Amino acid sequence: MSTTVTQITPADPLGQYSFDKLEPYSHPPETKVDLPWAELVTLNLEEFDRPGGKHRLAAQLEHAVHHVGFFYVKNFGLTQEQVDRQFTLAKNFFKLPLLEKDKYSVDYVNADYNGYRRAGLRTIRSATAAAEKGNEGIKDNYEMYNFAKFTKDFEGKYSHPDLIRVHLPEIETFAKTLHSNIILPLLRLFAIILQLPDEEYFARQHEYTKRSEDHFRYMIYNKRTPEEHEASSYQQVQGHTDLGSLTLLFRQPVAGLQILGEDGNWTYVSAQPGTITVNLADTLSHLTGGYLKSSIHRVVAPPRDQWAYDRTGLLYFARPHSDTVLHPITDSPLLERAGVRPRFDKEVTMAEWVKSKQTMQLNPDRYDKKRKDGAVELIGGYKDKVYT
Ligand SMILES: O=C(O)CCC(=O)C(=O)O
Ligand SMILES: [Fe+2]
Repeated sequence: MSTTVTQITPADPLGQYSFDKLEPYSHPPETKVDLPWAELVTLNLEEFDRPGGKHRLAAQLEHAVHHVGFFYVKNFGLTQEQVDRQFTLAKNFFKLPLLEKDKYSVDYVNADYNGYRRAGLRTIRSATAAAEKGNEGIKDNYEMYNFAKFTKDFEGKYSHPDLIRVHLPEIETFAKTLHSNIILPLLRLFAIILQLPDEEYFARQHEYTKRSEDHFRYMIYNKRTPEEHEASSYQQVQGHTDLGSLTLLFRQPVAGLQILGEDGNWTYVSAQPGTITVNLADTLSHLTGGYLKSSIHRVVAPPRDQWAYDRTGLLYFARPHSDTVLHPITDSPLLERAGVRPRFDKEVTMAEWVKSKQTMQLNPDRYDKKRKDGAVELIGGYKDKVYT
């Protein structure tokens, strides 16, 4: 009688991807240049479960969510070591050969953002060079690797290089912790601010196990030469709003992220130790008729003393369930007083909204050609704007 032996290949037979074998990420030194920094509030999330804590935090956030759209959180239940391990994976992933990374490519045509997004999709033209005939502009210099939610909807849908595959359980725990420790508590604070009868209103639209297009991202802005900075007019990512509900940006010291203030000035977000930067995005605006502010932000070239460094980022993008209809909430006394209006001229679901804006983001040159005064219609009469 013959026996069948199933050969199980260990994911990492030589332990070649264990952390002690990977080149560790180390945080570049902060700039010494005196930049105009944004003044943002910092929420201590440890307060949340203390008596009266939620209401104190909500009061602290009230102004920021309506006027600024950006703030910091601290004490979110992850150690610096856990965070740095993700930076190390990001750094080592982007060092893989382009051909290897491209095997895990995002689906540009179908606007599926999960996987690897190569550099160079968008053409940046400098203000002066644009006028010169035949000028080709310069391509963007950032790469991304997006992880879908770790739920049954996406099980087996995406493969990963071995480097990532062997660390997937840790990445999964990391992403889920961001969702439970930061996203859900913040959504409860927004419900309190809007005086909703149901404090779980937004949280219920963001259950981890339900289908939605949240993703956790590794990102890198590859360093540029002085000539490249000049050719790109010191731009990296043009001013935009994010499409989901909340974006989390891990602290990384290479300066470049800027916010457009109500006074029309751009200020830099600084790298506060132990914090994550949070920004509100389009969907919270859609659900509140514009009351919650989807913040306009951009990334510019770092100051000169940081030109020698790549800018590595960890980001988490939260989004409501794909079947959520994006019309404004009707039972908020505060929103009623503010007289909010729908943002679309027809019923639009989250899935439709994601598809329309992601198609634009993955095919930027095509849409940039159609823009008038920075705006282009996406869906239901809604115009997306970019800012320089
Ligand atoms: O890299 C950053 O600091 C921000 C990136 C960003 O705005 C985005 O990916 O939407
Ligand atoms: Fe953004």
